Amino acid sequence: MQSIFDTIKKVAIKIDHAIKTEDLGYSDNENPSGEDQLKLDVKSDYIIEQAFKDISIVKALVSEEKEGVLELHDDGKYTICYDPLDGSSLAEVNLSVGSIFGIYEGELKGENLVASAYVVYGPRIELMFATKEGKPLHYRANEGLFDFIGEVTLDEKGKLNAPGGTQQNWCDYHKTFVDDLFAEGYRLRYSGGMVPDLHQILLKGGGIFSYPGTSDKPNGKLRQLFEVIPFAFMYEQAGGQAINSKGMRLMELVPAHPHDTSPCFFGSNYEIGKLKEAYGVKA
Ligand code: AHM
Ligand code: MG
Repeated sequence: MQSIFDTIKKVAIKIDHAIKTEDLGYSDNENPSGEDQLKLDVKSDYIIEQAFKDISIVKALVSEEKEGVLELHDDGKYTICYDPLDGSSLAEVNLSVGSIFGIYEGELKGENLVASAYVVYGPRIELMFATKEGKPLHYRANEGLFDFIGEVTLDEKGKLNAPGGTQQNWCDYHKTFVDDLFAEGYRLRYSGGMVPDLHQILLKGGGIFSYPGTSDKPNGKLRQLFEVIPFAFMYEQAGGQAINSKGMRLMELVPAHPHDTSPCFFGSNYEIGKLKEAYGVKA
């Protein structure tokens, strides 16, 4: 696992350099979710693939930007499912973006995730890494190396509300839930990049990030293997919760296809409790 973690640190520095120096335009291709790929999506994917291809414990790679599974080492133990540059369209307007990594052992499903990591490319490069052994570990880049900042724990209740999805397409009870939080004094914090948005909630003690099922996207937008399950693990390890709209732990998801999505809610305990009430699911 250490070699995977060290490789993530190396790719973080390279991708950050690409964001700062390369063409921000679109490529001529679409990803498997039907979204136009930016040249930076393709480049970040390439950087990650090149970096992991010589790491013998990596059995296979699955990328949000590629169809199918890239087999690497038959004797490898782990499959890494990753979103090379999440929120990449925000780079053009100079907002923060991120990379997300889920490290799975065995079949690709929530309960087989053994570690997760994400990188935030913002004014500085930050990295969060979580294993089953304890709280997420927070690092910050300093001249190409990473300093350990500390362990991250969510408070029981936070102050931030990050409601994703197109509001026009929310169902009534979701709208009521979001409005009720604002009426309780919660503040809106939403950039449109799940990595910086979820990172902010984690580091500021708590709150809730939601990306519900909507009338145009009943299964939400965010992809289970690359986005939803890695962050669900991070939030649970930090002492919070992560569930779908039926109240099921996102860590219990079993994707039928690598690019399947799920409605998702990540937060501290109080806000997830409120969500369960609003959605009429068991606490
Ligand atoms: P991407 O992987 O194509 O960048 O999409 C994921 C991003 C998330 O970071 C963010 O939460 C979400 O898309 C926002 O999407 P939208 O603005 O379409 O609601
Ligand atoms: Mg993404």
